Amino acid sequence: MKKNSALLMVDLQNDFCVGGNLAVPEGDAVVSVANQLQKYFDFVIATKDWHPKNHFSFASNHFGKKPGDIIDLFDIQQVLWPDHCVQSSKGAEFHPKLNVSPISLTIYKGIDPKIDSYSAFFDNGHLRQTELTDCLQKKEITDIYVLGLATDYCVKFTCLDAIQLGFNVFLIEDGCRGVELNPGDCKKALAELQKVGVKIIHSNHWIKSVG
Ligand code: VGL
Ligand code: ZN
Repeated sequence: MKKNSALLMVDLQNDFCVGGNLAVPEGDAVVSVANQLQKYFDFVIATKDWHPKNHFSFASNHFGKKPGDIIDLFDIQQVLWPDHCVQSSKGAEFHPKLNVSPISLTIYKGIDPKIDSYSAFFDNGHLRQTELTDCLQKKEITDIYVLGLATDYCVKFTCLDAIQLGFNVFLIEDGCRGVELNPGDCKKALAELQKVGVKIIHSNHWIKSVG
């Protein structure tokens, strides 16, 4: 068990996996990595993208727009997505193979229809916080191990905020997959994260090192 460490599993939901509305290539592949790592952590956290049907990040809610288009949403650049992770829908459920029993905290994000929330900590405008920072501080967590979907969006922005908040951040590379709207987006995201101090690790190497 890693003391003062938390495993943060980002958006391991049906819609980001094969057959989902916003399927990430090989998204399913990260579930077994997540399951394997859980036992090394006392504190296992999951996030859920949890949008109301009228969410402004959905292309369907903007006349004449299609997924992949970029709009200005209250002065924030917003990529438009297919409808996904609609609250209480099948697509918003965790992947059926994910072991959910060790999850002691689930953070719901993207609930406000007017603003998207890629990060598990803040919305995209940094206007509102989730309860995550408080929960981590109460448990005296210093190190956060992040995996999930998608590398180039929710994983990336979660890691950036975590670094800014002063945590030691480890990104489990084989536990992540990206959308890759533009080829190379994942690579770019990893390079950007490394630059600000995120340590990029591989699950197998890490398991060996902790025994
Ligand atoms: C995500 C796009 C839209 C993610 C969520 O989980 O990375 N990406 N909503
Ligand atoms: Zn979303």
